[in-house]
Amino acid sequence: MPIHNHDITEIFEKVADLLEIEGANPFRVRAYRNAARVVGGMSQSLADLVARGEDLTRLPGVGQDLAGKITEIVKTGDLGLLKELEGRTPPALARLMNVAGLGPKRVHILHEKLGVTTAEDLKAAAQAGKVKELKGFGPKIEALVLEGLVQLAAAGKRFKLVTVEPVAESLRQHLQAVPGVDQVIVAGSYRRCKETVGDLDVLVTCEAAFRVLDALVSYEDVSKVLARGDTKSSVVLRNGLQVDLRVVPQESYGAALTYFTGSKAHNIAIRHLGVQRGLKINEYGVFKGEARVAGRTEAEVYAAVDLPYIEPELREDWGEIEAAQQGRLPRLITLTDIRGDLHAHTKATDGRNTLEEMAQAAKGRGYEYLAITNHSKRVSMAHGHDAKNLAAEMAEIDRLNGKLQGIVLLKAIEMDILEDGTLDLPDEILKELDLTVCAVHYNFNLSREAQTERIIRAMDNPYFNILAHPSGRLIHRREPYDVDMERLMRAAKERGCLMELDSQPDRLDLIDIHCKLAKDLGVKVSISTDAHSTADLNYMRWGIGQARRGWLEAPDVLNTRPWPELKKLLKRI
Ligand code: DGT
Ligand code: CA
Ligand code: CA
Repeated sequence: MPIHNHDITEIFEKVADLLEIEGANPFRVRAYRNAARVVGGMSQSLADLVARGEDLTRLPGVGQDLAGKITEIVKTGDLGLLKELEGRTPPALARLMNVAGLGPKRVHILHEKLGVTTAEDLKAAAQAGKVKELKGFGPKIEALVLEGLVQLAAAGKRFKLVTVEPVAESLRQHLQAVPGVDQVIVAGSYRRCKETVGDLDVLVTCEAAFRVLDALVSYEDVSKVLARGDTKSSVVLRNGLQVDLRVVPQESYGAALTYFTGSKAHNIAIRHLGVQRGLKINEYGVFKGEARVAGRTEAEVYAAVDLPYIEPELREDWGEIEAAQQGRLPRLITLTDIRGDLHAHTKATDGRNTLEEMAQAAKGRGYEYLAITNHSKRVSMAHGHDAKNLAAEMAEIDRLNGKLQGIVLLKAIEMDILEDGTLDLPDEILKELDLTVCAVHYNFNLSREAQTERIIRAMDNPYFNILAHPSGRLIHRREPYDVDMERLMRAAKERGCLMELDSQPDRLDLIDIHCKLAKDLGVKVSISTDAHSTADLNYMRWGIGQARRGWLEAPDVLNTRPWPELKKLLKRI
């Protein structure tokens, strides 16, 4: 079973969480959090390094103990310490970490002070008003917890795309290696780049279906076989993800791929167009009476109903069929359209790399510019800049730009929007910057009206350029704050402000329909990574996936432009 760096990160994070729930020594907890971060920031595969017998202690931040733990995970797929911790922590208690408002430290306090072990215990304690009395909790947290409990129960079990991707890719490679297999493709919501997927729908073309099914059920990562037929099988992987596999002959490939890519709503609309033309469309092909008239490729299927090929990310029945009929399908943005990144942090606040390291990494990606957007002072947890530190950083950027070749660092800031809608630093310094990304970090609980007003008031400041992570949500962890997104975007349009699509795989904020809303309202979007390390610059591709779901084309996106052109778009006064 191939182990990815991401698996190792997850194990270390789990260890840190469980230790913290137990109330272990904070230094020990921090050691594992650091380990997770170090692994997460590595570009080389640790499994490869272990396989080559390389000395892991030569890697930055990796000592003897950590090297041993990494080797153990790579070799066994597991960590004894984690099993031990899992053995002594009630699973229901560990799950409480996923409730909005709670982290491992608060779960520890709830357990120790109130004897809370399950979601039911927690609900009872919160309803009785006991949670708000605890030190460090208060009424806001208690309300958040109650809301979080409801949300958690409703969320069910969907998986983030970033978690699923390495698993899906390993499985794809495993099946691709089966003799006689031609194509292997993961269809369903995965292919449509949805931010979360319910299960994987894998399509394989092969004449000997049994071989593919054998290879699936005997795959090391499979924990349970749910069903096995002649051409299909369903299994559950160790992480709980279900996989539905179909083997089809080559002549049905296009029809099956269209069918299993979905969405269901899109399929129904396409089938309906077929019916109007006297055609029957199913996963085996397009049929006129008994005769198969199309189905080998997806393009054939679409052509049968007089449509051009429609990109998977658009297949939601959100108007793509009408657009296809009228010849106005968008030419979706791709990663290669991106010329720079407009949201990145350095060591100066809560990032992990220096200005120069970030600049070189951006240049290595072929970028023309990188905006340095460290936090402002209100975000004290991240050691946000005051005017003095910002001025020093600007001077440092000027100095670096003097010697950097082929990349320019833009002077910027991630400005906190204060509760009253003013900005965290004075205009005198903001006017010296190339741009600002402005964001809400506190006071998430305002009413919809008040939150919307607050942000619009911030946009009134002529140095406000880009609204960063506009909804504040974290997938599966934090609900968006309540805000009227359409009003915000109209206000942005009037003032010459712009919207960010934050590409961090936990954020993907804007959501897809809001990307489309921005496009429809004519508000340009900045697709940025919010990088906290050089490795995070890779997040761009998640943002691109989300942007494509939101119909964005290169001209809709700010950072597809060269800097001089971009600069004009930022100019408000
Ligand atoms: P998910 O897994 O919840 O993230 O979403 P999908 O879209 O992957 O849905 P899933 O796995 O239930 O089904 C995969 C595809 O199969 C779906 O996108 C369209 C197709 N499909 C499933 N059930 C039906 C159906 O009843 N009618 C039609 N036309 N297509 C279906
Ligand atoms: Ca699926
Ligand atoms: Ca499925």
